[in-house]
Amino acid sequence: MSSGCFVVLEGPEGAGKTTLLRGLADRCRALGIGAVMVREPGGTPVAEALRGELLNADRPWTPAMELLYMTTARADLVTRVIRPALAEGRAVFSDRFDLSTMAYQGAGRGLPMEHVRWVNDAATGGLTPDVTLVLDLDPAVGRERQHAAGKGADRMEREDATFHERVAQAYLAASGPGVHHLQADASPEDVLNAAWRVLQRERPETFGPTSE
Ligand code: Z5A
Repeated sequence: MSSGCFVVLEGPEGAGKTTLLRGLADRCRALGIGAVMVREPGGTPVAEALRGELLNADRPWTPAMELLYMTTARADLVTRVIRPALAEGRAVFSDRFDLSTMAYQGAGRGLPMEHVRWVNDAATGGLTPDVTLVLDLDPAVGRERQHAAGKGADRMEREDATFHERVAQAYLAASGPGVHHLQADASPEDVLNAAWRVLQRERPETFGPTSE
């Protein structure tokens, strides 16, 4: 049995991660690829409950509490959903993962990166994505998209523009094994096709050979 493939979608708010996740789910279904879709924070009963608290604009979270609860939710999701699905040879797609914690709690909140990395490592047991697709978009454009869709009122989304600019800069600077940047100001279909080409190049045994 193959060892599965762990794909993470990242980027600032409104970049199109949820839209891309849906497109990838449809394509996997059409091609008969066994795929599991999750979102962070969330994806288990405990993590969804934590998500409700974390995004509740009435709660007075400190940065350290935010870091610990985001990664507590991640620990539950990794143990109960992601690792079992990968062990079954499935492709797992996650809307956000560890890079979000670096971007929001590290760059955004200003927590020391070594603390962010250590806590994340403890939560994941060292699990890292095989492929990370970072959707690059001007945060102002992302916010406009969200407002147009009637979103933008949760606790993180209410942070000021300088916070979201620090987050966006952290995403733009992201690099490393398996990290790919996609232009998110293209049409949803073009973003999906670009993402699929990356997946085929990185994991032809899971997503089929590229036609390039
Ligand atoms: N967070 C954290 O701080 N630390 C962590 O470790 C983790 C998370 C894991 C989760 O909120 C919050 O938690 C998030 C970071 C924090 N907060 N912020 N800000 P969420 O899951 O509710 O929100 P989000 O991740 O930011 O997702 P979103 O707002 O749903 O945006 P999206 O998924 O990237 O975009 P979308 O829903 O696919 O699209 C937004 C709109 O744009 C929608 O109307 C689409 O139809 C439209 N769209 C999508 N693609 C396109 C293109 N290509 N062109 C034009 N319009 C498009």
